[in-house]
Amino acid sequence: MRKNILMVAALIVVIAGGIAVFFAFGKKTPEAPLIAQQPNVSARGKKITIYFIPKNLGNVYFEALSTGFYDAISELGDENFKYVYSGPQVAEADNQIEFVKKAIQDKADALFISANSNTALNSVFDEARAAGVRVYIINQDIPGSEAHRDAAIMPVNFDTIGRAQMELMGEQMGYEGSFAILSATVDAPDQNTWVGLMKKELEDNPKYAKMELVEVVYGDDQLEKSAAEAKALLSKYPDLKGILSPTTVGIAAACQVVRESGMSGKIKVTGLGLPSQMAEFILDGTCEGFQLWNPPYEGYISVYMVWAEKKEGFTPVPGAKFTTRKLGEYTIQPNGQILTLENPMLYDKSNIGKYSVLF
Ligand code: RAM
Repeated sequence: MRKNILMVAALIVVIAGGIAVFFAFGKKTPEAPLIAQQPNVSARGKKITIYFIPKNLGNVYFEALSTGFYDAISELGDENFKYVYSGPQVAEADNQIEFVKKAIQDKADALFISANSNTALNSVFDEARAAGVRVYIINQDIPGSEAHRDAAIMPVNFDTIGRAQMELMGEQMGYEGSFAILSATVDAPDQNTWVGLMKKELEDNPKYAKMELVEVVYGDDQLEKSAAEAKALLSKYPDLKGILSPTTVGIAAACQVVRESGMSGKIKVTGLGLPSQMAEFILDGTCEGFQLWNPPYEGYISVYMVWAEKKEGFTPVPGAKFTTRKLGEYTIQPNGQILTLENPMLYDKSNIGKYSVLF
């Protein structure tokens, strides 16, 4: 009996000791620093807030451009940025106004926008700039309204596009016959600049004397409307030898229509395309070659420019320079533009595999 009592007493002591030890450590643990505190850069100041408003959502071209923003942001530290990619469903300037206003309300540091008009956004741009938001036009400029933006990030020097695109169309058509242009929206600042330059090249260069531009039609950067316009061209002009589409949406739609009509190789389709969307048409011969630049580079450069302003005293005035980690130094040109590249690149069977996985 006495032995039993002693055993129970010993057990109580062991259990009580265990509970005491448990509470002792249990109490201590939350107070003990687990790891040294990491310095939190964003806690020292506001995050750098960047908005990118594309012409419209649903166009993978702009999603490709947006990946460049993410790339630079992750190099410079995600915790230092707030990045917002949002815009209208249809490519109209009026529909972009509310997104500019959101950037103002959000006290954005910089707003990048592919404007759907050369003039319609001027007053909201003025409002944004008066509120301290930098306004950058991206992927194009707003000719005639340059005073309403801080600078423009250009994919290439636009002066090169008219000549380069006409030469591509001419070469593929054997410098002979009729062709049509399938553009984006009637007001598109970029396409209107290029189409103007193409027309001038067609008129001025004797090389193209036997080529005739029959019509310029507009697919609004919507796939279905672009395809309908391409179909209409085929039935309206039975002798058509070429479609030149300086929009990634239009060129892919035109290729689809030409292929479905059994006209691959007979009607030449070229213009500006996105390699990932165009690979199938290059491989099956519907398109011999098209041009573009590197859309992600534009977003990448943009982030570094804002970073330079926030951290290194850069201001976006002509002559000002900033440096990027992967692409080197950029300088704002006298006209307020920053050229990502000088000339467009040619994409064809020789390199489509390499680029179609990138953008
Ligand atoms: C479309 C858009 C864009 C243009 C490209 C080539 O995706 O219209 O603005 O740069 O095509």
